[in-house]
Amino acid sequence: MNQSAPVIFITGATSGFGQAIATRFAEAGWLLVLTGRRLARLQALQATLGGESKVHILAFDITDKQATESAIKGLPAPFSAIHVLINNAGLALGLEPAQSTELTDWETMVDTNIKGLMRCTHQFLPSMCQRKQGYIINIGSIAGNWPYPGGNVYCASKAFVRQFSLALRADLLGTGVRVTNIEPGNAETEFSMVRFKDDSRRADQVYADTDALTAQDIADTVWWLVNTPQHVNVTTMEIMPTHQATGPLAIHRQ
Ligand code: NDP
Ligand code: 8X3
Repeated sequence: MNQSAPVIFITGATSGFGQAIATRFAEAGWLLVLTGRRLARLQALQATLGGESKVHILAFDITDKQATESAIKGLPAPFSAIHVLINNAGLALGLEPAQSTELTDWETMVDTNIKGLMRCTHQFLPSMCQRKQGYIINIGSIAGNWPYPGGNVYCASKAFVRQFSLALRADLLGTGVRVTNIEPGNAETEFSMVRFKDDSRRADQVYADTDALTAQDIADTVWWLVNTPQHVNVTTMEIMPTHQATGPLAIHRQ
């Protein structure tokens, strides 16, 4: 076991961006802490990416405050000193206009995308500051910059992630801890299956006849960011597929 290998902690590693980031860093010899609710997927990843000595898995629901805190507090050596935190776990639920949504869907997005991310960050900040070293990469979204119909609370949750990232930079000035908000656009993962609650027809339509971003694109971006020199801090990074752009403002005519 390589005791000196750096450690990356990835929330939401059981699919999509998180899984691709885990694979990218495992290939480079990093130690991994991987989280998510689906234990079987975490176990499969652990087996594929190097076994228990290289990959520590934590199955918990990030909306559960106590489960999150106790999972992170119990990290054993050599996984306890985290060099990079990837706040990735998140989801959108629904694409209905605000007036037609389920309140519980809104609450789940807030509990996951905002509170889950906030709690993980809060728990790692003191040790990162004490060691004067660490890198927090938040996975925001273009939805935090560009509101769209049906985006409602998802857009708002990602606006939180953006502004929280910027405010963290202000507080962490002088500590050596870096923060970046990556803001991806349309990317083909399990995201749309989750958003449309396993309606594969609607999910497939999101990616039909496009050349969407891939999870690998985001993993390569994270790898590049982490390997920039310590004196460089990329504050925000908005990435769309070439086939995506912003649209005009809407006008309703009588
Ligand atoms: P996926 O659905 O493929 O992955 C989401 C991950 O989040 C899964 O590993 C899931 O794990 C985890 N997760 C969700 N809810 C919880 C929870 N309550 N507790 C613990 N883990 C949870 O989607 P993506 O990879 O696309 O999404 C990753 C991030 O990227 C999200 O924050 C998303 O908002 C953001 N994003 C996605 C874009 C896209 O178009 N795909 C574009 C811009 C941003 P499990 O189910 O095992 O708990
Ligand atoms: C996911 C991208 O455009 O579906 O954050 O909101 S989008």
